[in-house]
Amino acid sequence: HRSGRFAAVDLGASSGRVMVGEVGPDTLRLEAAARFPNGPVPADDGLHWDVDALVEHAVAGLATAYAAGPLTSVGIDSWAVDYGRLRAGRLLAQPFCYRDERRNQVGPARVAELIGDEELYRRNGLQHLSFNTLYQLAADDGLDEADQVLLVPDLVAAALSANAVTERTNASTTGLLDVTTRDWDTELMVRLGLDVTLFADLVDPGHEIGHLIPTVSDRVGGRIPVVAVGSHDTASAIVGTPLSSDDAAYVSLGTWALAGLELDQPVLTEDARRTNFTNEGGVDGTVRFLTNVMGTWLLSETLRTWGETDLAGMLRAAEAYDVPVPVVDVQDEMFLPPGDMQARIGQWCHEHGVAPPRGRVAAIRCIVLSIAAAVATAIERAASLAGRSIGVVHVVGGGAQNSFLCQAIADRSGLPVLAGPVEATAIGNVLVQARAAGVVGPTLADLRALVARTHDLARFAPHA
Ligand code: LRH
Repeated sequence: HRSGRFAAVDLGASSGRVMVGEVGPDTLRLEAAARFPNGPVPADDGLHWDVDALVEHAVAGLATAYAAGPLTSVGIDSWAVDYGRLRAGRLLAQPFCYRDERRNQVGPARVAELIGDEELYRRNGLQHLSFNTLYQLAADDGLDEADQVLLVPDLVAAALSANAVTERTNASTTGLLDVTTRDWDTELMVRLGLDVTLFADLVDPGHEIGHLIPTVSDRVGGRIPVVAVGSHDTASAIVGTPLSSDDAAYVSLGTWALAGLELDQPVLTEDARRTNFTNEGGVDGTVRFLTNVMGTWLLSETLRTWGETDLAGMLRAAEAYDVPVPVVDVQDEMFLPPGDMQARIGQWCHEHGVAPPRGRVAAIRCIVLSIAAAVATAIERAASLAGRSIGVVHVVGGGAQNSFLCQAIADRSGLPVLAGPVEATAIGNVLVQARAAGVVGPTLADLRALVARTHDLARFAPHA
């Protein structure tokens, strides 16, 4: 194939989109076919996602995309770790959301009784996040009814194609994948009391999962293939990041700020474990050595609480409002569940004996500078743990539009920031499909060179 039109279904924790990428050897053009909201839905037994609604939005978006021109294939990515329980191919309940406070207390405690943190890190290489899939499974009292568990993008792929697989990059966020062999760690599953037959076969990005089932293809307009991509959104984002040398760090800046390095081999030292660095599986066997920093979630939750919709206006005001504000530790678990972040910042400041920011504009300024400080620390630590020196920081994702935050990251880290593309995740998604179709590639460097040729990046120099 010389070119193609590839659809990316990209599901984020606060919004989803269906993007169409036109890809040729020297072209990469992206257009949105549909955008739709997403978010945790509270219920009696905790926070859930509405995956049925996401599937419906995806199919409607694909139909819109196909109406503008035939699609070559479709790939699906979403946030990591969350899963649905199925029986005989049917979803038993809507998946839980990883921000469910109650479950996040139960799971880690149950796992800790069965396996120590040091051994767990040697086996799966993951930072401790109280919501990693294995902890959620340990807190799940509904597994007996299920004969399968599928991660969110695999659930959507199964709804579209009737084929159930587990895509490997996202599987690496479950905590049940062996960090060295990248196969299911069945011994760990058994020790945790998990039925190994619950987990579907692993496939790699580029694998053809199946074709749209008739009820879906009738609506979309064609019986196109569903192709596995880096189905963990962060895996796709880093494919779409124009990294061009070993001294480049990245921040995939959305709900989370995922800050770190791409490596060939995991770093499994005690220092890496204690500082909460993760070794997630990337496309083509790469390792994403990074830590999760609380990202634009703090801003979106704050604005949601206030009933304020003008984020850009608030950011402009906060950037101009040059008064001293405290830098709070955004990594504190108190900021994880939904709620009033301004009040929690006040509480944090009270507990740490510092003066809280006064008023809304100062609160936004405090959040931006605090995120930047945590990101800069993460990059510095990643470099030292991996034995690298850093010369540039790439910021991709929605947060690349937040110039106040990008400048603050440059200032705090003392490194130049290259911001963009905003749609790195959808770009990484379509590029892996385009490579599978023989349009581009074969290396990640080839894909990134195409991103660099077709996208302008904004540069932020650190202030002295
Ligand atoms: C970002 C992300 C991140 C995970 C979190 C649950 O959307 O996938 O990489 O840690 O969601």
